[in-house]
Amino acid sequence: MLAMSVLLTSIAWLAAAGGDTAVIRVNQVGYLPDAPKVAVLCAVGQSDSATRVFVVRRENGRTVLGPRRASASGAFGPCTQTWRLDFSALRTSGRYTIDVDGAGPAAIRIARDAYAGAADTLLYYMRQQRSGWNPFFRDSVHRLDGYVIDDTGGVVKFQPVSGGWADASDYLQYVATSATATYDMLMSFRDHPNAVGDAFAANGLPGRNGVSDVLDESLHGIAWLLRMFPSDTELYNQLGDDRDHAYLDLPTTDSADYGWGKGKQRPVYPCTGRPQGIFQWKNRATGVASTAGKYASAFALAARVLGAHDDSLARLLRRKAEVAYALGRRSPGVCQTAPGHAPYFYEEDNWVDDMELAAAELFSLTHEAHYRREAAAYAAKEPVTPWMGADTARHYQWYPWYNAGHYALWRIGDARDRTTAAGDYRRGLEAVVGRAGNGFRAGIPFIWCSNDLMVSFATQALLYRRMTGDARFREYEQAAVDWLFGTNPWGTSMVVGYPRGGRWPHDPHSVVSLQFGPEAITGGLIDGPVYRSIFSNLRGIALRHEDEYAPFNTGFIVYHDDMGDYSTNEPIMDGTANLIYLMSALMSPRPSSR
Ligand SMILES: [Ca+2]
Ligand SMILES: [Ca+2]
Repeated sequence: MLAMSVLLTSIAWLAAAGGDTAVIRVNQVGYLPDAPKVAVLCAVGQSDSATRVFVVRRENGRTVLGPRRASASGAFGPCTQTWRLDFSALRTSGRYTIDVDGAGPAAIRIARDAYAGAADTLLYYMRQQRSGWNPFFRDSVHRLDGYVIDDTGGVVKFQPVSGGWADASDYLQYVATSATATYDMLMSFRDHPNAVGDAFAANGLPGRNGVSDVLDESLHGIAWLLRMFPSDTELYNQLGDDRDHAYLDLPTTDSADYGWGKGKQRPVYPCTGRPQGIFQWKNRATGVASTAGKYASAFALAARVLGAHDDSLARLLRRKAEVAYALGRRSPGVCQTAPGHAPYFYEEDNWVDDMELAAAELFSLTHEAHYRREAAAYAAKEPVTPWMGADTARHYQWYPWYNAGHYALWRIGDARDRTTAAGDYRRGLEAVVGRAGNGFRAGIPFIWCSNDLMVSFATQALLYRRMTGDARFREYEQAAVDWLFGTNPWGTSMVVGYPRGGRWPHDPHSVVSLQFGPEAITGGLIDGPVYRSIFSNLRGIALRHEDEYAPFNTGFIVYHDDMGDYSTNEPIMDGTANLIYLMSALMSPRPSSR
């Protein structure tokens, strides 16, 4: 009923769109009793900044909070004026409605377990994205991967690397995003082992196997990373390239042709330390450390998590972690993804963050003192992830989106390391908050994959709060979570199929969704809104139907629930995995001491 009334409110508003009116935006998943609780009133087509008064009522109509003043919080995007409706004082679990003169009511829920099941739901998308044997299709996909290629695209040899996850709705696969996703999920299991249930087996089919489903999914990632790093001298980085984009096929019938026949082998790109791209475009690769560090971090944490449970695998992972880290030491610099026929690639420009995380995890695993010193030295080279506070950045330029290395260093460091790590996180958060004076408290740059930045900002704020007990960013952390679940100008959750019955993307850029319905990709976090200029300048974007969000796409950022918009409405694997950590942490705030 909650969701239904949200939907009806929105529909009623949309019918009136065009006139002067306002809408209330809320977190459709719900609010934690002790967390900040804010809904946002967004006015479109008028510019008054009058004080508004809101009231919160129980379902039986009894007023439990208010009338309270909501003060104007300025214009943002399509909202000519916003007001923050702060009902944090209400701490009793239950279902309520909030309304304000001229808008609402909107349904809200307060519950201690508001986020229960969220991480499990996100894992549906991860399983659906599996390459190799795929539990959604109950069939193998891309089983012939792949051919290792040289700088000119010539075949060096066949290498069995089937497995892992498709990166998004195309089927390219990258170690940068896959190793990061694997690390995020391992971290989720380490810190919050009970946040996810056990309803699926290792192969992703329904059925308990005595292992948390988030660990099952992490180990699916680890298995692929081991195939992509088969010997001490072969460090692979990418599987497939944008020749994939020639067809809109299901993964089971992918007819992409890389020159070896439709649906045959896909190219495997090694990290070479040199610029790559076999057609007209080249990346700006300078070394291997960005990828080597990510391999080492995931392997080291997996070795530690598995520990005595799987001694032989843990020993192999430890050795692989040490070798990958040594490769990164020997060849500092970035190993970027390779462009194909289009100029787009993941333009990662930092690698010290990756080596910092690797060194810190290797110290946790081995207790060899040099790793801790090296982690601290890397941390000093990039204290703040550079997109924080910036207005823009290149595609995946500063990746991973937040530096988990600082948290890893804080866990193992001495008092000075801990103070430094917390201070580095604080400065990054301050830089984002400095741009977040708007009604939605949004301070991230709206570049491609803005939702990834939103998730990472919230994650860094949560970790900072955990590290220091300092709650000064709590309102902004919660605003980022709320944004992802509906407190945004469009009033939509950014996760497909979640919450059930809520407003969420029904026409995502996905051929699986197109053929099987959007529920087939339940749990996928979409890219999220982008600057209008980005949407206008990307190649090949054309909306397929009338924009139901047109009244809200009048500002500096746009979002379209439209299959044709791959810039804002395409689910992303690595962002989904990042969100798994955040949701696990919000479900069980006290981290495990392991
Ligand atoms: Ca399981
Ligand atoms: Ca990096």
